[in-house]
Amino acid sequence: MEIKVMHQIMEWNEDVSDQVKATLAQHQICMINVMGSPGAGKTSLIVALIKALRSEYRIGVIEGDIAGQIDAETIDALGIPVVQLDTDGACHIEAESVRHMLPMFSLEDLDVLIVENIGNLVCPAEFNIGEAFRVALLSVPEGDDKVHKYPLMFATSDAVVMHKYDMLPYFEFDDGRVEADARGVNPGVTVFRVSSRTGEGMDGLLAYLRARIDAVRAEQAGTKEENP
Ligand SMILES: Nc1nc2c(ncn2[C@@H]2O[C@H](COP(=O)(O)OP(=O)(O)O)[C@@H](O)[C@H]2O)c(=O)[nH]1
Ligand SMILES: [Mg+2]
Ligand SMILES: [Zn+2]
Repeated sequence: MEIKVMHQIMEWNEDVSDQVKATLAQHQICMINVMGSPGAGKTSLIVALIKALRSEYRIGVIEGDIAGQIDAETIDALGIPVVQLDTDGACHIEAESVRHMLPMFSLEDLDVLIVENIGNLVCPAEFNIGEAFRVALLSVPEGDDKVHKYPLMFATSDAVVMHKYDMLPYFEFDDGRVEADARGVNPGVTVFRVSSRTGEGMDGLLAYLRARIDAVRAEQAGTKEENP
């Protein structure tokens, strides 16, 4: 199928993320912002989540990329609605772009919208895009000092996934340090150890996501009743 492509609009405005939130709430859609370095395994994790959750939730995906659309093609091949955001070189996604992309989905047919942000541990963390919550990936081969070096990403995320956990025996990666650093900048954070390759740790992450998604959608339903 031909993949729809949207070009990034750079016009940061906090109101816009609230508008996106309101549109998603109207349709009871929980949007999850997935962030991490290039190669951390964002696409692989999203594919694993889709396979595990697609029988329970109607899922759509926004794929952010600086160029190309191979990740969007991967999602499209699963038969999941996907819109590609081509940022034309920009290193993060902005709410204005998401606002323009929402009408490209059939919103009444979605429960969950997963956003694969641009691979970057720095500025994606600075931009609210209207998400309900954030998941930050840090893969084992990247090194255990990354929370210390890029604190904002981990301070602003609801969950941290130590990804490619199957690689632990091959790297000097102190997962206890990563967890302690993450809690140091973000006491309420939930930390997972996951391998998309082997499935290790996936059950815990799935249980967390189900609970969060259900809570967000229940709250959206409640708000809708108050202001119909
Ligand atoms: N060992 C291992 N490799 C993984 C895992 N998840 C992804 N990869 C590999 O990491 C590379 C980058 O994955 P990708 O999902 O494209 O990362 P993205 O750039 O963050 O979207 C690919 O070669 C994947 O096969 C994992 O859990 N374990
Ligand atoms: Mg990717
Ligand atoms: Zn940026």
